[in-house]
Amino acid sequence: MTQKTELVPDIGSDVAEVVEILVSAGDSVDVDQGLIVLESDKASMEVPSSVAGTVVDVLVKEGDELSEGGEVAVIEVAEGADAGATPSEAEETTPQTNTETKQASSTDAADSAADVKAVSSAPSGEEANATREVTVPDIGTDDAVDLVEISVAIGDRVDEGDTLVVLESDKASMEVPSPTAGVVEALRVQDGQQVSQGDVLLVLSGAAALPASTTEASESAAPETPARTSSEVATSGPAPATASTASGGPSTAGGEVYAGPAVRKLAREFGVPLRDVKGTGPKGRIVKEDLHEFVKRRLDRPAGAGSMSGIPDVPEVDFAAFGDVEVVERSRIDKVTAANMHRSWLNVPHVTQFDDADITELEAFRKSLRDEGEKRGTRLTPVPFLLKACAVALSRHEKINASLSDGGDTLTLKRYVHIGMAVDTPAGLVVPVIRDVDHKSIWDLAAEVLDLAARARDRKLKPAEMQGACFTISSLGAIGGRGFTPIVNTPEVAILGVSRAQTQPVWDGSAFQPRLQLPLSLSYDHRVVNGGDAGRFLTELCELLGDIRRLVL
Ligand code: CAO
Repeated sequence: MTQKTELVPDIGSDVAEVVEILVSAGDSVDVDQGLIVLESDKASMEVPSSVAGTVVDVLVKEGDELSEGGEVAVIEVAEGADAGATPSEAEETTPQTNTETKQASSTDAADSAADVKAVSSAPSGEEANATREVTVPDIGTDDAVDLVEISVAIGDRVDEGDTLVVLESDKASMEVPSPTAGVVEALRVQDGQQVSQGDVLLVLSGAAALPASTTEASESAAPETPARTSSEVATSGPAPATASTASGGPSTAGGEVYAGPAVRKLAREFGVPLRDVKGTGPKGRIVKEDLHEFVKRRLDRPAGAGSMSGIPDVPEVDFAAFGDVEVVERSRIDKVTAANMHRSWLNVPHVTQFDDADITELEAFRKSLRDEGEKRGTRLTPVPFLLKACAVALSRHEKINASLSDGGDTLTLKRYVHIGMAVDTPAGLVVPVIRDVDHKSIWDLAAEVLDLAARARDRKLKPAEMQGACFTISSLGAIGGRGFTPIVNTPEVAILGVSRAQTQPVWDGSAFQPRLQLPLSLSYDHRVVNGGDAGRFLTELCELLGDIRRLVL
């Protein structure tokens, strides 16, 4: 078995930091597969394997500073695979530099000067006002590459070395730096188009203000006219496309976004703007996991939310700047609830209708059953009566006991009455579902409310016990408040908010009578339920609660 030690290729600068290790010992690798990612001030590059085989040892760790020729990893070459690249192969596969291809790397280094020449200006016009075309440098491939970013606009003043555009192939991204100072007079390319070596990117003007080196450039019409030497390349900011850059290794991060070529490619495929992604790698570098997390979060968000839909994000605030803070992780339930609420809020045109139910007699009756409740081992609160009254009203008002279907073309009318009951628990809001409420007695419902609420607080509910509701009751009566506007629990089309009952003076035609009034608020999806439907439903509900004998009619 042959073993190969993969080395750091020409990286266009003295040192670069290992910011990501892409393999571990025992991993199988293919030719060209990235082993590590190196990053210098302005450039990032994957160092790929030059052979197919198995990783025996990774010789570096994150944070190591490497320079050209540094040892990266030992690969046991797969049987039948060619361990020794010929010089020409090595050139093609640079920067898969290894002991055998070291020679080829220095050839590349020499070639890089020619590449810089290619990032040159073709003179045109008077010296004092010379305009020059900046072309795509030697990118080490005849294939066209994507122009992923135009970093300047017409009228911008640029200095030598400022990034003009960012090019990207499958394996590398690179900035094309300005060969000289000047003013961008015209752009000859557009974002997203493909370009090849020699294509004109833009026109710079203002030769009078340009340094001597540019005059030198302007003296020759040949595209190969040197604008800078290779030593300038290494010291003047953005690394231009050296032969090794273009052939698969170095990538130059654009702007303040630090990400490797593979991450950039994935981001493009997802349509994710990298500037929106928070990098968790060294120096805030964006790694693949960050991208996955970003996409996952966006998918968890309700459709239509967030900056991707045009709704502006609320800017993050550094609260620590104003005093001591503590950041705590939200419970899973809280996060799921937040996503559900947001989805409902954005999708449902809400209207809330208010009314008071006179529950004076209901309460008198309920209290009269207290002893019997104790004997039965249960406790009768107003909620079982509310459930029963809602079930009766729902079975008489089928539009409230429905859901939108077929994208809004049809309505699914439910011939069952399952009602969700919002339960406030330390871990967050949970909504267990009481099935077939219309077929159950008040005592059965009382027992079930107690059981479900207790198990909700102990987090003992099964997922099936929280599914299938037609309608939801959210009772804050025991907590307090005079009224609130609950959010419809989609795909249901209505929800009842119950606030604290209070004794109020009610005019009976000849005098004010003290009556116990229960404030109710019915929020509904106005795509399905009209004001008339809601009004009739809530009025009937109040009548049922006002005279519970009607429940049996
Ligand atoms: N007005 C006045 N008193 C009320 C009342 C009301 N509307 N509703 C309940 N009460 C009373 C009860 O009668 C009981 O008193 P008694 O023991 O003297 O009879 C007391 O308040 C406590 O009731 P409870 O909370 O134990 O039971 P419940 O059946 O009223 O409610 C449950 C059960 C699970 C709905 C409730 O505990 C709960 O979690 N509510 C919060 C729901 C919630 O968070 N909604 C918001 C969702 S949107 O964020």
